[in-house]
Amino acid sequence: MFTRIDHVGVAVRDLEKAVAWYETNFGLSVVARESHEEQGVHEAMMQVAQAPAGGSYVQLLQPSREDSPVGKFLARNGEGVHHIGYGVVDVEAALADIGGKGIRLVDARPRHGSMGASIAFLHPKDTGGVLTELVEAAPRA
Ligand code: MC0
Repeated sequence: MFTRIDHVGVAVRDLEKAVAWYETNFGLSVVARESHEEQGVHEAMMQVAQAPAGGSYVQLLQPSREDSPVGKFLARNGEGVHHIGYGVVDVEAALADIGGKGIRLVDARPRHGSMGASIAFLHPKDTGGVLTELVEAAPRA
């Protein structure tokens, strides 16, 4: 069902400092910057690899408000890995398959994610404590 690891989401307090750290120390570059107000995040996608089926990224996430998912995570755990995003070919089909196994879906229907992707989250309490995101990448232009 999964085609690759699309991204690893990392919760950070200061997006600009984190971007500079990944550029300087790991040589990664920003390929997209977005804010998702409904998610309460400002983010930067740092590209790790390019591939025909879609790239792979580190997604740096700074909360735009304290009561957001990333804001609450930072208050509880501090900075660190927040979620894993797996690439899928068809996010609706993957949701139906996983939901059918009794795993709680945070999103029963896909919503808009970074870089035009269609995404949905699975509940970390049913996925071994790892917040999990399904990512159907936007069709390539
Ligand atoms: C919360 N929990 C986590 C967790 N966040 N466990 C592992 N990893 C995480 N990231 C655990 C808490 O420790 C707590 O456990 C329990 O889940 C409830 O957490 P809560 O924050 O008190 O409660 P809720 O229900 O308000 O929120 C949890 C939930 C939420 C997973 C539903 O964080 C959510 O909707 N996340 C999906 C959206 C999201 O993360 N958006 C930000 C990235 P205990 O044991 O204390 O009960 S947006 C993004 O990434 C998009 C733009 C993209 O990729 O395209």
